[in-house]
Amino acid sequence: MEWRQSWRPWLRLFVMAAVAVVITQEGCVCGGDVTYDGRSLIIKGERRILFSGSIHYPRSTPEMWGSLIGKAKEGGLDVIQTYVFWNLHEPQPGQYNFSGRYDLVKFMKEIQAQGLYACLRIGPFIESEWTYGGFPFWLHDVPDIVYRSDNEPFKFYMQNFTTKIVNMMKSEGLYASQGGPIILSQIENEYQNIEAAFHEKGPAYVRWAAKMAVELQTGVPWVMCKQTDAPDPVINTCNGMRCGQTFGGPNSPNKPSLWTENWTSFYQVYGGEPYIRSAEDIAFHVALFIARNGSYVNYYMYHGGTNFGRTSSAYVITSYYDQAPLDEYGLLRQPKWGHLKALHAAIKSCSTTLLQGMPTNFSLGQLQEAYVFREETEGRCVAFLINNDERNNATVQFQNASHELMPKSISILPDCEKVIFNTATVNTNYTKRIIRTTEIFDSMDRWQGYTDVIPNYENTSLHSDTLLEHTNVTKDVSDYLWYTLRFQHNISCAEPILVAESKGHATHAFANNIYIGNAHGSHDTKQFIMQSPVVLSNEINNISLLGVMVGLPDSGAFLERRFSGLTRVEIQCSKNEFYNFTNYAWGYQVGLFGEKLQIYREENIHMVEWSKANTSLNQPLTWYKTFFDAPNGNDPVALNLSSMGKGEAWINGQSIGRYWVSFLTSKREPSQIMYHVPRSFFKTSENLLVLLEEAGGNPLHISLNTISLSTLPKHIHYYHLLQ
Ligand SMILES: *[C@@H]1O[C@H](CO)[C@@H](O)[C@H](O)[C@H]1NC(C)=O
Ligand SMILES: *[C@@H]1O[C@H](CO)[C@@H](O)[C@H](O)[C@H]1NC(C)=O
Ligand SMILES: *[C@@H]1O[C@H](CO)[C@@H](O)[C@H](O)[C@H]1NC(C)=O
Ligand SMILES: *[C@@H]1O[C@H](CO)[C@@H](O)[C@H](O)[C@H]1NC(C)=O
Ligand SMILES: *[C@@H]1O[C@H](CO)[C@@H](O)[C@H](O)[C@H]1NC(C)=O
Ligand SMILES: *[C@@H]1O[C@H](CO)[C@@H](O)[C@H](O)[C@H]1NC(C)=O
Ligand SMILES: *[C@@H]1O[C@H](CO)[C@@H](O)[C@H](O)[C@H]1NC(C)=O
Ligand SMILES: *[C@@H]1O[C@H](CO)[C@@H](O)[C@H](O)[C@H]1NC(C)=O
Ligand SMILES: *[C@@H]1O[C@H](CO)[C@@H](O)[C@H](O)[C@H]1NC(C)=O
Ligand SMILES: *[C@@H]1O[C@H](CO)[C@@H](O)[C@H](O)[C@H]1NC(C)=O
Ligand SMILES: *[C@@H]1O[C@H](CO)[C@@H](O)[C@H](O)[C@H]1NC(C)=O
Ligand SMILES: CC(=O)N[C@H]1CO[C@H](CO)[C@@H](O)[C@@H]1O
Repeated sequence: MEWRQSWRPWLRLFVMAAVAVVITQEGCVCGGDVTYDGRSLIIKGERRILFSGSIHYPRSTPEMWGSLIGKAKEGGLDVIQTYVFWNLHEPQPGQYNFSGRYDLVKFMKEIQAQGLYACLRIGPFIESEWTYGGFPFWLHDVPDIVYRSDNEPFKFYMQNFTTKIVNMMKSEGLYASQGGPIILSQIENEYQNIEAAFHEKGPAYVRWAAKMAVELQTGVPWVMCKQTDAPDPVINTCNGMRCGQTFGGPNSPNKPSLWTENWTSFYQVYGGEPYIRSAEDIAFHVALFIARNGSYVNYYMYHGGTNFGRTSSAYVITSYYDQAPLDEYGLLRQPKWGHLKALHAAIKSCSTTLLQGMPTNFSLGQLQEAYVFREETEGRCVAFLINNDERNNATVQFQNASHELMPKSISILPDCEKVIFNTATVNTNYTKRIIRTTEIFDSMDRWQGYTDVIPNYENTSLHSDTLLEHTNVTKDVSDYLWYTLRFQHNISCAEPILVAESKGHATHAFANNIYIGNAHGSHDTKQFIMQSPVVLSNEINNISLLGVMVGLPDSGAFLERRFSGLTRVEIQCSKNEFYNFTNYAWGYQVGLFGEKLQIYREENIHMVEWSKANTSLNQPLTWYKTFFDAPNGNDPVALNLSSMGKGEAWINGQSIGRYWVSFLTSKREPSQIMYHVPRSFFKTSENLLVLLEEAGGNPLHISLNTISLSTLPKHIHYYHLLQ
């Protein structure tokens, strides 16, 4: 089952609306310093309008965090929001890792050091285009487990991890109730989308999750997004395209309306185009939410970053939300960053009136409307004048003055008289990304190649008389699973065709050690059939099929029961004559030989015999290695892999992610050719670059590049540069 909600929004908007509220005991939900009423979160006794942005700590490096958070602050954000990534932190039950990129405490402390707040979305199911939605794969083998349901084994591990994180935050004094930065926490994630699949165990699980979270006593509010039955005092929020129409409102009179996730954009998958949303359009929707009583807006993502290693979910590219206000490298994406900064400043300049004033709204014309906040006692007034006409200017009368409104725009008047910001008028510098090639690896002499071993049935130790589910065999220690068989050719077969059907994600086929082809599915259609001509010998024939996963699924119910890999294998001789190998004596091998030896690490490269690269060019399953010096300076660095096919790349033993250049978009272009290498992955000299190429690819055209920005005058609109 694939769920539409796996689409990721660009903006995730929490809008707190209407209903005046006093929460439980004497007006306080949560004790400590953070409460809320119907209008907004209340921090240290004050209502606040808060701008928030998602930055996920493992999608960048600790060396980048300070600068990213600093640029978010300068861009007018108050809050940094992150998920917590369970499968990074607990790779084996009870064995934890919070070091390096996984240092959540350090990330929280960096947020605090820069004077910002944090929203911690613990999940621990997070989706997030992250492999397995954040679940450690070992959960799959817990007996009788059903994920995200009223199921004792699942609840045990979920509670165990959630408690671990909350205790860790508490022991470091990181909750606002302790003087720390965390003002909000989230338990579960968009659960209602799948709740019905669990029948009565769904609502029971929701009640349990809320109770479990609240009992952890963080002193700050919990939210459950998309959960109309969120139990008190957890705040239920709405996600969707048209929450204004579809949300039934809060599930209790003493909770505010929260609007989360305006689904406006998508993450990018292999074969997909980047989704480009203009600064003007984002500003329009944010201003509209604020005009409609909103007080908390989260940008998903503010900085997307990089899906290093094998962390992206099925078919999701390695670069994550490069179109965000801070691009993949952490550079300002202009004019988006600057336009939103100006919007935040405009709204902050009148936030007291927005939060204390009486909201009203009225029509100014057929497609024009005004939202006004007025403080009766002070006489202060703020107005949002909206023109919903997509094409034409409109002249409207407001408070005895005439205003010309740009098409599809919102004008902000902090005193109801003077326009200080218009969402359609971009008053910030534009930037262009400058890519400088510092080195091309075009000399054959510097490359060495090693072609991996193609195992036969005789080489395998795991045997079965059926096709096994891919991940249940690999346990996700590798993307790769070999399926091998042997047979004696005994029927007449002039032009035999190997037919292999798979439920995902890609297959390479070898017959008698000769490569005969590959096929793959896509994010939307994972199932595919490979049909390749094959040459059979009259002796024993060895067929070796390499099943490849490109990330585990991250959404939908019953993730623990998904089936990936081969489902049917035949060799067709004629319509009526064929070999049916679906239920046959299969031998399995998990992973590639070079992977097992970790030959991408410098200390292990000698474990296989490398040869001059020219002998391995265009050989399938070939490893390439070379050494190089780091580019001078501090500009971010990327490898241009446009001449490669599909595989994975490592610098000094650290994986910079999967690449899949040969999967073209409908415009016949690769989805991603530039692969970010964080500066901290480099030594000054003798850096080891290792590539694993599955089929083809030419390392001689790889280049090393630095990325920087050049500023363009603001009055020229370079629409073609928005990318
Ligand atoms: C904003 O809040 C006011 C007062 O509670 C309410 O009358 C109005 O309908 C709200 N506006 C919207 C767009 O919900
Ligand atoms: C979590 O489970 C581990 C064993 O896997 C146990 O050692 C630990 O005490 C548990 N922690 C909590 C908070 O339940
Ligand atoms: C913990 O994760 C880091 C990556 O940030 C990795 O380098 C390190 O080896 C891991 N530690 C252990 C003990 O697995
Ligand atoms: C006020 O705003 C709400 C929400 O957008 C809308 O339903 C209502 O029609 C508006 N009222 C007027 C008088 O325009
Ligand atoms: C608009 O003009 C009318 C008539 O001149 C006056 O009574 C009213 O106070 C004015 N309103 C504002 C908001 O200035
Ligand atoms: C629309 O209004 C803006 C702002 O007043 C003005 O600059 C622009 O020239 C107008 N455009 C047209 C077509 O009238
Ligand atoms: C825009 O660019 C100009 C020239 O590079 C610079 O002087 C100016 O400070 C920039 N303005 C903003 C708002 O960044
Ligand atoms: C695989 O088995 C074949 C046939 O028994 C043998 O020749 C070959 O050396 C084996 N390969 C490996 C890597 O063990
Ligand atoms: C996974 O493999 C084990 C044995 O290795 C088997 O008992 C179990 O049924 C398999 N599960 C799935 C979902 O295929
Ligand atoms: C022909 O070979 C296939 C595959 O090895 C085998 O299943 C089948 O029994 C053989 N048929 C005969 C007539 O030997
Ligand atoms: C081969 O066997 C499988 C499993 O029994 C079956 O589903 C499939 O239809 C068979 N293929 C053909 C061509 O009969
Ligand atoms: C309520 C609201 O603003 N919804 C918007 C979400 O984003 C889409 C796409 O930009 C708009 O069409 C909706 O109006």
